[in-house]
Amino acid sequence: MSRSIEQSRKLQQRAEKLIPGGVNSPVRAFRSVGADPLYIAHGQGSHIWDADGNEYIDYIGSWGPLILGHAASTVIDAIIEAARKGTSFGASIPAEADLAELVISAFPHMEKIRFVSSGTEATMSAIRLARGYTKRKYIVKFEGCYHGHSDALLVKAGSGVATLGIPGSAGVPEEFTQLTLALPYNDICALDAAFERFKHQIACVIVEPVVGNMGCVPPARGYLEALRAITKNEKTLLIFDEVMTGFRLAYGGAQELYGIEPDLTTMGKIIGGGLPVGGYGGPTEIMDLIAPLGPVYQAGTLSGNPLAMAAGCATLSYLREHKGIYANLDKLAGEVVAGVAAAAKDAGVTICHNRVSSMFTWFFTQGPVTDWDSAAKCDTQAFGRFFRAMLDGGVYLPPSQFEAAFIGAAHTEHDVQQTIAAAKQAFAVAAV
Ligand code: KE4
Repeated sequence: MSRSIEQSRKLQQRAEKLIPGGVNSPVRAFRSVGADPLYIAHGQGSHIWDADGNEYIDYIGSWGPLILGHAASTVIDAIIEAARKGTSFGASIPAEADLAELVISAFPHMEKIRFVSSGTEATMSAIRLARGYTKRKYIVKFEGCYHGHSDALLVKAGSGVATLGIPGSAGVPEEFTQLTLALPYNDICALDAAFERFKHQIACVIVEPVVGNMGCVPPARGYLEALRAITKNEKTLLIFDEVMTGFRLAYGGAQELYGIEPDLTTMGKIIGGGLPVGGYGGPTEIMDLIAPLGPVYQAGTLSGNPLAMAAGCATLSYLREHKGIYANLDKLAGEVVAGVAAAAKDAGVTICHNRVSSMFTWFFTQGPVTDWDSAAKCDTQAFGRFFRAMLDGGVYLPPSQFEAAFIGAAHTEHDVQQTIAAAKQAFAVAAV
C-alpha cells in the first residue's frame, strides 16, 4: 500500500520553481527510480521521517557521512559547543590541526593534509597537485568511478552521471577532457596499454579503491597491487579516492583493508560527520608544493570551518575509541545483504550483490558485476520497482542502481529483519 507523500509533493512543486529539478544534487530527484522525491523532516539513529510523517530505515546515511547515524549526540553536542563560539572566522583555529591529527594517525602514508569543503574540491585539488609535482599532463580514471564534478573528471563517471545515463556533461569543452584517460576498472591489460602509449606522460591514476559509484564493486584480487606497482614503476602518483571508503570500510579505510599505500588520499563524507568537509593528504615532499609554501594554488573561504571540524573530530574520535563497531557493521551488513538475496531467490527474481564491510549494492542482473560494462547490464526498471516497493515497506535505499547502500552504527538487528521482510513483500507484490 503506497504511503501518502502529499506534503513532499507540495514541497517539491514549490522547490521546482526555485531550484533546478527542485534539488541541489541530481540523484535526490529520484528520476531514475520513477518516484517522487521525499522531503525529510528529521532523522534519528538509523531512521528518518519524511514531511508526511512516514518513517523509514535509512540505508543512505547522507551518502555515507553518517556512520554514527542521524543526530548522534556526540556530534550534535560538539557542533552546538563550537557554534556558541562563532561559526566561521576565515582564520586558523586549533580544531583544524585536531582533525588533521585524527586523519593522519589513521592513514599513516599521510604526513600532511589540506582540508576543503567537499570531495569534489579534494579530488580536483589532488589532481592539480599531482600535475604540479610530476610536471606531467595526463590523468587516468576508471569508467563508472565518480570523483565529484570537476571538469576533467566528468568523463564516463559513475554516480549521478551514470544514473542519468549521460556520457559526461554539457558545458565541458572536449579540450578539458582530452588529457583524461578513462579505462575499464579491474582491467590491468588496459592500464598497461595506456602506460605504454603515454609513457612518462601520466601524472596520476585516481581510483575508488572499492568503487561505490557504479554500485559497490570491489577490486579484483591483485588489482590494487598491480595499480601500485605500475604507478611506482612509472613514477606516476597513485591517488586513492577514499571520500566514500575512508573510515567506512575500516578505521584506516580501503588502504588498511587491502594493505596498499597510495601517494595521495582524498577524503570527505565521514571526516565531516555530516557537515561539509573534504581533504587531500600525502607525504610532506608532495604536500608542501601547495600554496602558500609552493606553486600549486588552492584555497577556500570555509575550509577548516569550525562547525565542520567539530563534527569531524567528534565522529573520528568516537570511531577511534570504538573500533569494534566495524566488526558489527560487517556482521549486520552481511545479514541484510544475504537475507534480501535469499528473498529474491525464493521469489525467482534475478539479482546479484557486492559487499565490502558496511557498503553494498543489490544489482538487478545475473552478474557478476566487476566493472562498468557489467554494471550497465542491470535492469534499472526492475531496480526502480524494487526501490518503490521498499519505500512503501519503510526502507529508504539509494534512489539509483549505481550507488552504494550503507549500514551504520545505529542500525539494529530489528532494522535488518524489517528490511528482509520488506524485500520479501516487495518481490512478491511488485513483480520486481
Ligand atoms: P562531494 O563533492 O559530493 O562531497 O564528493 C564527490 C565524491 C568524490 N569521490 C567519491 C568516491 C564520491 O562518492 C563522491 C560523492 N559521492 C556521491 C554519492 N555517490 C555524492 C552524492 C551526490 O552526488 O548527491
